[in-house]
Amino acid sequence: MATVELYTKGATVWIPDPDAVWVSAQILETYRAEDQHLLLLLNDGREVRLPAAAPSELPLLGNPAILEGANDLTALSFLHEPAVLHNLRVRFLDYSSIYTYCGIVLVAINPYDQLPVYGKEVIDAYSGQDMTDMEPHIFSVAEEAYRTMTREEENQSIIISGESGSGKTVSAKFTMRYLAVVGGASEQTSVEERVLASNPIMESIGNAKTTRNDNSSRFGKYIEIGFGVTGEMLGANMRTYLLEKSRVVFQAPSERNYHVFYQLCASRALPEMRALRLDSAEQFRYTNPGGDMEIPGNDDKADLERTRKAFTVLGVPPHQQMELFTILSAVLHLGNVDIQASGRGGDRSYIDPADRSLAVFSMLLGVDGPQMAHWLCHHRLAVGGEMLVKPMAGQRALEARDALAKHIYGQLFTWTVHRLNAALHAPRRRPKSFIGVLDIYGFETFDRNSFEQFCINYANEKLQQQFNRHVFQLEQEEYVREELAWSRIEFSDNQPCIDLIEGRLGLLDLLDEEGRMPKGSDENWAMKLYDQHYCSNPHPHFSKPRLSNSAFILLHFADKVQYECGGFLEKNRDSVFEEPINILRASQSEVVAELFQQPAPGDCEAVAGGTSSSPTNGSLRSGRRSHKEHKLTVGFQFRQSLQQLMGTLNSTTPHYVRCIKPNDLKEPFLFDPRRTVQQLRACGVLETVRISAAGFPSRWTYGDFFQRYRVLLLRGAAPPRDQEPVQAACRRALPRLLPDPERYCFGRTKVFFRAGQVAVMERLRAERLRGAAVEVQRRARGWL
Ligand code: AD9
Ligand code: MG
Repeated sequence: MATVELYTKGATVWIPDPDAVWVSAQILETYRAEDQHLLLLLNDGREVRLPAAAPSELPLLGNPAILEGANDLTALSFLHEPAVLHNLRVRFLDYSSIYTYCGIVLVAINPYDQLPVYGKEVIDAYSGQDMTDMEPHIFSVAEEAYRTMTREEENQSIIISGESGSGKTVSAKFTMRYLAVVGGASEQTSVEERVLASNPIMESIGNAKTTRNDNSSRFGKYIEIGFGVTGEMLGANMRTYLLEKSRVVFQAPSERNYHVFYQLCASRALPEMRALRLDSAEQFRYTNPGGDMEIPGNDDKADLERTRKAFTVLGVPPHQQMELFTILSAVLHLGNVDIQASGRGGDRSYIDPADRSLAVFSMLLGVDGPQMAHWLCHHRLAVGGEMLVKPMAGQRALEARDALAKHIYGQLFTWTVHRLNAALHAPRRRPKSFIGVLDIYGFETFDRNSFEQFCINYANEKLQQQFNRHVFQLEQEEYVREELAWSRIEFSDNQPCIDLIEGRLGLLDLLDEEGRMPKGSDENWAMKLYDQHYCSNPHPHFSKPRLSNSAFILLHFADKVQYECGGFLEKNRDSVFEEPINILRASQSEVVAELFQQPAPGDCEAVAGGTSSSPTNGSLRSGRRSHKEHKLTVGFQFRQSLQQLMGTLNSTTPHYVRCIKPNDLKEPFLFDPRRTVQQLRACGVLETVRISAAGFPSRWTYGDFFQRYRVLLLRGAAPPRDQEPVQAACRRALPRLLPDPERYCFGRTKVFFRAGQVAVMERLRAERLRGAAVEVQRRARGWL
């Protein structure tokens, strides 16, 4: 807590500002309690008078100059939002330093520029070095994880988060590249090459152009890289989370479908691709809604080459690659199948038997065309114990067609992950330990938030809790190690919000329950939510918007988010009609038949260890799978996979990377303070700062402290006590310098300070030096 005596003439303070978020100002007139004001000089030359009614309303103080540009934010004496923002900006703009530590977190600001800091020589420079000796860098985090793993034979994880376009995937790839170099033999062995080759494949089928990022990952990924006793890389295994399947059938303006579709269309003239009957991407309903088929600076045809090479490196033979491309092409043709409304009042639908797209789709997948056409327009229904075949209305049939396309793509994605995991598996030697790299979407809030944002933000609540608890625990451990008498730190645990989502009668529970009701609806679910968490037993993290009966507001750790209930039920069920699936299951194509032997996994999966595949009995079932088979809902599976992820993370030593997108224009080295602060709040960096600030954030070894504040600790010019141990001198002098014993604490090897106390020490030091200088001058002039 800053104290009034620091508000002296010439000190800097931070004033809130609508554009810059915070601007600095200098105190022109000292704070005087009776005047109740401060006179400040702003950077632009304006003078402002601030009422300062109570000490708690005083503006935040600027940090002493010695801390400017510090490479660890928690080293700042005043730990608050403007100080954090200022420090990051100075490092980013003045020194092109995109990396800064915040305690155990590495903050990485996307430069949108190619920096010469990722070459082999930089990897060599970081290899074997202690984190504290090096400038902050993603390699430093990777090295720390690698060294801790080899030294302690303990699993590690590197948790990378941040909003879309902030640089998570780039950071994950640099981490993997670093580990491949340091964990590789002197000659490049195939293991590292294979692990790295998984990236272009996953990006082809899981990344797409969005308005925020030309190469946006539309799934979360946790890849565990296994190492042997001497730290050599042996293999890897990945799990994926929540693939955005809706993109397969629709894209917003200026967005694209998954890259692989455009790669295939661009390569359609290759002799081996002719059989796929592809056309340009403009011609397909599933690739053209965004309107922009190309990404500037991107060559889709060359990218397919890269994808194919990567598959080959991973041991997927060309004929199997072709099978995948065939299924992907079939998805595009399926989208072009024309389904017409027919019958009286349009209660039926119809596909022209001569529909070319249907014919190509059926040919590519080796299934019977007329049968497929029939089951795209009809479905089975159990009525009074009897099975009826009912026609579907046009719109319903279109939705069912799209659901089938999404389902095929989802299965193909899962199949590919399994296939890559099999290729990355270390068959001969069991890894001794692993480093897991988590590249997962950060907290999201849009104008309209739906089920996807809900799941993503739920994941972020869980990750934030893991993070808070870990940071808190580390602080506690340091205090215990240093034998500090004072050891209680308050921190906000977000368990209540997590309980609200995943607990009994929580949001997911009620959503599943509503989904099981024959007449379940999004509206009913909303009513149940209001009933349970708003009216009867108001939950502090839940509220209802005043003007809506179909939305709810959650108070997340990062922000308040309003979710629209429309679509939740269906997205949670993720149902697809069983009949077309059965046709595909009987396909002549080996891969197609294999794809559909697995139960539909929903659009989220934890596929580690290949546990999610089990053969179904293949018999014809009717109706929507979700009703009849109690298929696990997406929410349920997501909750499970998050639980598993948390279990894994908690059994590792975590390292955190928070990526920040400094502007929305993708401009090199442009720093938008508003956007940056928003993300610092959302990614928990400011919470870390708060946890630090709640305890004793500043700590110095006795030696360093003595070095800096020698003039204060030793009275007189050359006291005889100069020879006494450094620690004793500190212990003796501090009570005189800082009268409040609450403000500092003596540890075994370090002295700890409350926030702001370094600034006090600096001021005292400056005064003492000034006093000494005046004295020297006076002496020189012979006044004494
Ligand atoms: V998303 O949630 O998957 O939409 P990411 O993964 O956070 O997102 P990504 O890593 O794809 O973002 O980075 C976006 C773009 O920023 C990259 O394509 C690069 O052009 C740019 N970028 C990110 N990090 C760096 C970097 N360290 N150096 C240079 C970078 N450019
Ligand atoms: Mg990404």
